[in-house]
Amino acid sequence: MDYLIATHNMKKREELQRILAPLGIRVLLAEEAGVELTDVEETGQTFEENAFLKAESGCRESGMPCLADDSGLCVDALDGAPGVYSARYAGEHGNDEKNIQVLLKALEKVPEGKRTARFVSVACCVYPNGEKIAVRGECEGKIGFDQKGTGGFGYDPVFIPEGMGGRTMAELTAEEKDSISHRGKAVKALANAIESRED
Ligand code: ITT
Repeated sequence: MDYLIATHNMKKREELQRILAPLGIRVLLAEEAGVELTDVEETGQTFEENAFLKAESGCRESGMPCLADDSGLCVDALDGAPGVYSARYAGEHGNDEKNIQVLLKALEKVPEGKRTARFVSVACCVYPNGEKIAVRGECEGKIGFDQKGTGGFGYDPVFIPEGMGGRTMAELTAEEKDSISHRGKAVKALANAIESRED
């Protein structure tokens, strides 16, 4: 079945497609599905609320089942920030380099043992008949002192996931990232939920 994906983030779309394609689920961007979607303001206080805002709007406007992911980085020493504001932490939506600079500055005086953090992804699906599914995936790790690696996107060059030999997320292969990432976990759970619904 074809699903619409309500995102403007091409890297995110690439990851979702990479994980869902082997499971027989094809995701289409609005332009690929021939529909025009209104930009959704992410006014929610939680990842769940924002994921549903995006998917509900996409489903309503297209008449297709619509997927969305809302995700971010939660840093313990910053009381969970940047959290739902991860994409716009430096003030300008989606400027990864500036966001990383602001994060490293905020953690300048925080020692290695206190730099724990997690990536969170809530992946959801909304159907034209009103059915809704949402699942959450998390990936534990810590924030490094400088950027390493060129893979992935967002905060990947400064996020060191647990159990990967001290490499940053940006130093992992795409397969390695998908196998441990917040999005990998959430999207696989979403695919299972979609499959059991279709049975
Ligand atoms: P859409 O809302 O259009 O899907 P977005 O990038 O604005 O795209 P979010 O509002 O969910 O998406 O914000 C996600 C931000 O969290 C993203 O811009 C990154 O800064 C960060 N992030 C999420 N997943 C990440 C990942 O796998 N690696 C690195 N950073 C990630």
